[in-house]
Amino acid sequence: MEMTSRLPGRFITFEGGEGSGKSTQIRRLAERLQAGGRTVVVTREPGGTELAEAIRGFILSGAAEPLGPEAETMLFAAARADHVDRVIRPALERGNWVLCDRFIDSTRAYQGSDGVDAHLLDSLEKIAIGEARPDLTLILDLPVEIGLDRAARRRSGETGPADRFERETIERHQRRRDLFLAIAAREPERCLVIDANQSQDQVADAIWQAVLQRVNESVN
Ligand code: Z5A
Repeated sequence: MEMTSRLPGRFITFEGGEGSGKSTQIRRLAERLQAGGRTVVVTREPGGTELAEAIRGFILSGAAEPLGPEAETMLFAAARADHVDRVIRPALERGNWVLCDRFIDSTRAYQGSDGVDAHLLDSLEKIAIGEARPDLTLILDLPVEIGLDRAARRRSGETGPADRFERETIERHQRRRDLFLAIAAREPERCLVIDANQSQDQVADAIWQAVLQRVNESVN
């Protein structure tokens, strides 16, 4: 499998279901790396560029849903290609650390669970990311009910309603959790499952240990 070793930076992606703590933990890891003198780019998908953020708004509002899962998949891929071209690859070429909230595995789990053909997912993935493959993917895993409860609590402090994906059934969320775990089992050299059903400090410690052990550079 191709890795980003030809690019000087380090690329870590965070994956998992709703409310699994990705944003919280990305913030914490970024602070820790920055404290050690690293230049860190924190970004997210769908999004990360003006064009990709526009596509994000279109998809998460539910407006793209009537187009069907294949067309939605192509929209995610278009957003990703722009994000990789304008943000991720340039940062890796500069030698930065890139921490991304969701990436290719969200497409595999979400659009995969919507029945999109695996060959189409693979082809679009190759076109969108080229050589910008994560060095490490942390899959934050917890029971779906707990994640949805956390997401709902957080939302009660915000203005917006549940998005197009949060509204879906528990069974569909469970299928996505299973798909994330299957990806981790299939690609153990890239992926690591983190038990996200612990305190924020415990999760942050597990992630720090993973970065120390799995990313090929001293970060102390
Ligand atoms: N999607 C897709 O279908 N295909 C794709 O290719 C891509 C995405 C890239 C983007 O949503 C949606 O797009 C997503 C998949 C789909 N589906 N949904 N929904 P998003 O980016 O808006 O939302 P999200 O990725 O699901 O993130 P989230 O719900 O914001 O959760 P999070 O970032 O993982 O968690 P958090 O914000 O850090 O924490 C949630 C709350 O829990 C918050 O109040 C925290 O303070 C609290 N929290 C965090 N950690 C803990 C612990 N350890 N204990 C207790 N409470 C905690």
